[in-house]
Amino acid sequence: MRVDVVSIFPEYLAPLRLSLLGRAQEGGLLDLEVHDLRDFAFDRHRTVDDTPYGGGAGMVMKAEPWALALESVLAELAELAAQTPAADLPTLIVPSPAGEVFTQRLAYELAEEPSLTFACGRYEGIDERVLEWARGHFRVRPVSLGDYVLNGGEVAVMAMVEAIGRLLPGVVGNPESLVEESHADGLLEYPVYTKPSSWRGHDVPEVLLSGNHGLIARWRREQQLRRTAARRPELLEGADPSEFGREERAV
Ligand code: 6GU
Repeated sequence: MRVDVVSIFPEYLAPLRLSLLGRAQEGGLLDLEVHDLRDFAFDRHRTVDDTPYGGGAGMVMKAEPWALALESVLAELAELAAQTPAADLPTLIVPSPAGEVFTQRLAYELAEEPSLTFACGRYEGIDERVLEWARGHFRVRPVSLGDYVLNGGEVAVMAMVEAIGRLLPGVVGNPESLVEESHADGLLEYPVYTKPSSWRGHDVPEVLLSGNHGLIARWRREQQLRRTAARRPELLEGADPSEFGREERAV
């Protein structure tokens, strides 16, 4: 997958070169290109923001540097498409607390794309006309991490690229681990334990030492449901109750 990130703080994205995603880049599974928005601001001070029409606090990111930066990304994507014929418009993610909420489901959906472009806003946001213009060239999706406010899109992009990147084929060594984690089945994950079996007076639940895989599966499913009910009850609403008994019936 090709990932382009446009930001006024390209160094912010450096941690995406580490660890699992770093290895994915070395292995050619992920091509991450970070672009400095200021390279597309051509006045003496390389200005990327200005005061908002209609007044109000803070600054708004100017349209033209964004259009030039995104056109430069489009040109690079078009060059790549010469090798791999692209069907639809490329996807542009605009991190914003005013976007649709980023979920594991959306991560899976975006992991199917051949390329993703991320436009990191700062200040009060990007001139809305950039999004209008971009809709002619990209599938534009404003996306939020949740109901709180960050100073800019960079940290959100790190979270999203990590969540999406680890779903790319070959990035996570054992794909089984993707099946068992939180949100894979719409529930929170079950608690996990390792040696020693008794530690500072706290014991590993007996069933996990039993070697009875049917019982263990049933216990884990029950723990998932309990945890989800206690911590995230809204995840259980609208869920299919017949799903919940699956392991119980299987044994
Ligand atoms: Cl994606 N961006 C910003 N700036 N703030 C956020 C967010 C995104 N998600 C939650 N808060």
